[in-house]
Amino acid sequence: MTRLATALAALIALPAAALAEEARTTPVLVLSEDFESAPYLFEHPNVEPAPGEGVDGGTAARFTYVGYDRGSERIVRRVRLDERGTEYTLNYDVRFEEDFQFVGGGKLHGFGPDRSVTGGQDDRPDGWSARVNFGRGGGVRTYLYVQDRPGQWGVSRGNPDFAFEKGRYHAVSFHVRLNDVGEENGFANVYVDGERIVTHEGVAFRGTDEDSALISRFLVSTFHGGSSPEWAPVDEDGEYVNVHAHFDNITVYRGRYIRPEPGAAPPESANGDGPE
Ligand SMILES: [Ca+2]
Repeated sequence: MTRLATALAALIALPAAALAEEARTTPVLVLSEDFESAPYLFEHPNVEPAPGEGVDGGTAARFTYVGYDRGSERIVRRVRLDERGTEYTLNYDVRFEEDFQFVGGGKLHGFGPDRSVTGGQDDRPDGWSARVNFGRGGGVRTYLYVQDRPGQWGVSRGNPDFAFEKGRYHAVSFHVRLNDVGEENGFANVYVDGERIVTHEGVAFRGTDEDSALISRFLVSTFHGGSSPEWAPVDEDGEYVNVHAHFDNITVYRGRYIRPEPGAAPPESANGDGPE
């Protein structure tokens, strides 16, 4: 056979399903922030660059959680992905400082559509959100606003056997796939340092196939609470205090990419055809 004929024969021999699966799962970088140089993807008064505090001695972002009577001040921003779709993975490295208090828990970053539903808002077919929560004692949970949720607040799954350690970086990966409309087959799974910690399946994020309901925003979202004083970090006299965490190496991949450890370089395939 000629070289062309051999190549064609090899292509035909590959099952179409295998090709489709490969195309669907090859991760593509769509957003990246390593805080090494301004301007940054987002700005907030409680976030500042911290040279030398990054995973490998580079620059990280220092987040200051300011205790107040609703937990801690909301550090919330919505960052466009410049594309939209049904399946993405958010990765970030986080180090909760020794002064950090988990108290009763709070929010960590995630994903949303054009108009997220958060904070006990009424549900809408094109509205939802998917975030990670830190829990009492450093636990980790999902926190999802979904269709037809049973109460005012989001639904959540956790893992009683895991806790973040303060004073060291952890790699968090949050892999989210939307449901098919009319079905409860979406998921939001949390990985820490490459290990799956929380599996949250059977989710109906969206109730419409409109583009506005697709994943299109990286939600910067971290604060304590809850919305009452018992969620706030306090000192031994009960006065509100500030506590801190560092974040570095925020990336969003289309598809599935689980970071195995803080600062890990992505695989070759993940560098393929991302935006220049
Ligand atoms: Ca960095």
